Amino acid sequence: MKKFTCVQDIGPLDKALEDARLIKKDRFAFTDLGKNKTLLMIFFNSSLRTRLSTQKAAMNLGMNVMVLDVNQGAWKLETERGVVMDGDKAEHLLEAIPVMGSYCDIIGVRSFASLTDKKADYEEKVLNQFIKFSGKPVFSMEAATRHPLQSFADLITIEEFKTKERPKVVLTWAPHPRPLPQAVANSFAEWMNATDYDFVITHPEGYELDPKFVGKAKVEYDRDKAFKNADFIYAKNWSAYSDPNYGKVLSTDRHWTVDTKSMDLTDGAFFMHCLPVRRNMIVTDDVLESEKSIVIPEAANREISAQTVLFRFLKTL
Ligand code: AN0
Ligand code: CP
Repeated sequence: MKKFTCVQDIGPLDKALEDARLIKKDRFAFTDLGKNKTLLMIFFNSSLRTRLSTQKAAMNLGMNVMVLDVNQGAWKLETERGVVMDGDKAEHLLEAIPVMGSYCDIIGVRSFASLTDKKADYEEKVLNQFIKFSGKPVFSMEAATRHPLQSFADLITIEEFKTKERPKVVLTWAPHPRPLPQAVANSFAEWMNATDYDFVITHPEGYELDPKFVGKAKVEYDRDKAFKNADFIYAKNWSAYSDPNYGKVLSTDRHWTVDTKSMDLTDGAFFMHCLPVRRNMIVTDDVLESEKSIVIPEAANREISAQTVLFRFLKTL
């Protein structure tokens, strides 16, 4: 594996899940694999889970780890070529990337969508520059349009908790006061579409995702109908994708907050969210604290998804 940015990069999902199970059984079984190998994690945005779980995963494999928060202590980076750099940005990505690549063996990048330039976001301009110019294997720690380490952890979690061969999984939009990227929702849809689950997406009008990610999913605008017979409810907010509203908050309608009443429509579904989650906006305290909430094991599986990806990279270095 040379990069990990989307579901296709991991190959057949049954094999990926097999590797994940192997690692979960004994996460310290491969401590020699990463000896004298260095992971560099680069964050353009905040993180709790991705930072900690990926560092832990690398340490489990015996790797050395360096973390750079670009906005805290590093030079501010220009990303556009051709710009006269007379502003506040002291360094260009085109030098910074190969320099960073020279200090490490594998690079993880977190770079969220701008939500102002749809074309640049959906071309994955920043992530692709790392792939092109670093000379090292690159993985996404949430880029503009996808969050594959999250989706892989979500898949592992569903496989662990499902009681039917082909569960009904529902991705539901939920309200949030600030505009968020579509990355988690896009990515979750992409991974669910690669399974044979019964996969449904529900959201208010105006929140349609890029058809490329919706794929073969059923889109149901009536949330109550969507929740019927569901085995997993996966809540997430995203801002509008469609023009002219790209990146905008169109609604904060708390009818869409996941509460006990809506969960009662399901077939005793598990509740999932990638976290961080805003209580009583996205989901009520009751649902989040209920026995059916699996957000903590889901977050714990981030260590497993990250370790599986690093394991695959290390084997091909
Ligand atoms: C980010 C998002 O929605 O993409 C990260 C989620 C893992 N969430 C926030 O910024 C709150
Ligand atoms: N779910 C997730 O990626 O969390 P962080 O933003 O805290 O890394």
